[in-house]
Amino acid sequence: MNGAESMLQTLINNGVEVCFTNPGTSEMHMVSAIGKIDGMRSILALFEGVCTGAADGYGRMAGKPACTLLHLGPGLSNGSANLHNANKANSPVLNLIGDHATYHKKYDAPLTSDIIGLSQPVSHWVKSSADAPSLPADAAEAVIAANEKPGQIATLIIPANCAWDESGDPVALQATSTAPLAAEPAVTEAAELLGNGKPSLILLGNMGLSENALELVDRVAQATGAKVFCDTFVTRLPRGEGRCAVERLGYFAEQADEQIKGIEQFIMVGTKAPVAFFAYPDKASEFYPEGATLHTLTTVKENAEDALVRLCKAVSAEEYEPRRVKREKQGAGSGELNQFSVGMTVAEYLPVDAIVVDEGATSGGGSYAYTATSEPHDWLSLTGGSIGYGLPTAIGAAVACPDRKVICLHGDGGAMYTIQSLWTMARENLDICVIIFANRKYQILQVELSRVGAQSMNKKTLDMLDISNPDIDFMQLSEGMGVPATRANTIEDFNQQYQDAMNAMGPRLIEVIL
Ligand SMILES: Cc1ncc(C[n+]2csc(CCOP(=O)(O)OP(=O)(O)O)c2C)c(N)n1
Repeated sequence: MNGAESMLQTLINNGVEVCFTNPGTSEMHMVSAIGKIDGMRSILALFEGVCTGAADGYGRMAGKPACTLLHLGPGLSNGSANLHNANKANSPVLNLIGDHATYHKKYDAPLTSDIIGLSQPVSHWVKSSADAPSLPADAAEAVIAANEKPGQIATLIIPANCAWDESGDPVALQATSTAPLAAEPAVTEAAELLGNGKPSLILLGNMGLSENALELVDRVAQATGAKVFCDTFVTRLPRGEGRCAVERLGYFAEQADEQIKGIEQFIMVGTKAPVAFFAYPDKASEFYPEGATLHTLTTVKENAEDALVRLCKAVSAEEYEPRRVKREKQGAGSGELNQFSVGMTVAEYLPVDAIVVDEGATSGGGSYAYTATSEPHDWLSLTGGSIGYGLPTAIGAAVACPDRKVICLHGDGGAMYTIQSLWTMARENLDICVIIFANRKYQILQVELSRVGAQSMNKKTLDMLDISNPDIDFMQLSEGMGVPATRANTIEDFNQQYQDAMNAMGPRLIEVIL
């Protein structure tokens, strides 16, 4: 076996079975190995940001890494924005980056760059293989690194001669690590805080947002009177019928201030103390008041469910029944076509076990609100603030969960960052319904412009936040990439088109004209 083949077999042995790829010459032996050896599904994307965003979505839903196959430094750099988002989502991702042969690097050929330097800011683990015999062991180490709970980004750089030279046997299945348990004092202190009579808030993120964790927290809340919130932007939140509801912290400080008013103690489960997304002149960065007690029950990496079981016991919450959401039918939207009428319809016909990938930006809130009492579903959000994650992440979610409908809510501005995703959706016939909110502007930035206290609001300034002139025709873009599309000018159009999409399999796009 050559290095590429032994590496590939090692990945397959260790449960990696999907590769989101955009290869070049330096990856040809990997491409050839994937073709030759059974067990790795290859999915071509036409831009690396689609590969990395898809790996994020796959990791969030499968709970294990897919790999990306990217072309040297430029390929990695094209994918870096969505690796940033995946990093903030704590998703498991394994990047395979081709490089020049070791002996070729000294010539500084055109594609030579500092791949290690480019990898480090978006990776927890980086290694460049030294030779072909090392490659299988390096690959096994990379999978272990990517699987470290809740998930990490591992980047393995593969010089071309390491791929084509003769290598050793593939590595068999390795044990992956489990999340460490919280120390006992973290639990006893949390119980003491919850019992001291002061107003407390439990903030949940990451592993603190599993279905079980939500039930445990709900019991604790009933026993202690603590408020419960989750991070504004979550990796994956189980919602809808049968789940315990949790309110998310508001994006703007004014919203969060209102939610947090009077709270003196913050207990974090799987997340950090809450801070503002951006700094604003004369506004505090922290969402928690000065002098508040901040206590971490579990860090992002620790086992949240285990700690919550212990906390439940410590505050005698075990006797409480979790309060589960009941399905409420609110009817389809009517009247004006806007994010709220759309949200009502999205909620009304949301299929059981749907996955909602939300990059709806200023238009996503309506769907979030109305789906609170929909059929059970998972909600994925933009964890790292780098727009253009939604379409690729929908691909990854659909690949990880082929039996579940994926609904991708997207702003028109964000959609243009990784619009090539539509082609991959069509090629792989993925069961995704993309809803584009075509407001023809960067609406959130128009809001932010005044919030940061900017002085100029003239046409020249506003033109930088406006994406009309020319209006983008998403129907044509979509059809051009093989995804059937419709346009909704009224809520009646949308109601019909969305129902049709929910009743059909395969990719669809609905352009909602706002
Ligand atoms: C990679 C990246 N570039 C730029 C931005 C700045 N930005 C934040 S929101 C936004 C526009 C979003 O527009 P759209 O998706 O249409 O949603 P809307 O605000 O109109 O609801 C931009 C450009 C960003 N967050 N990430």
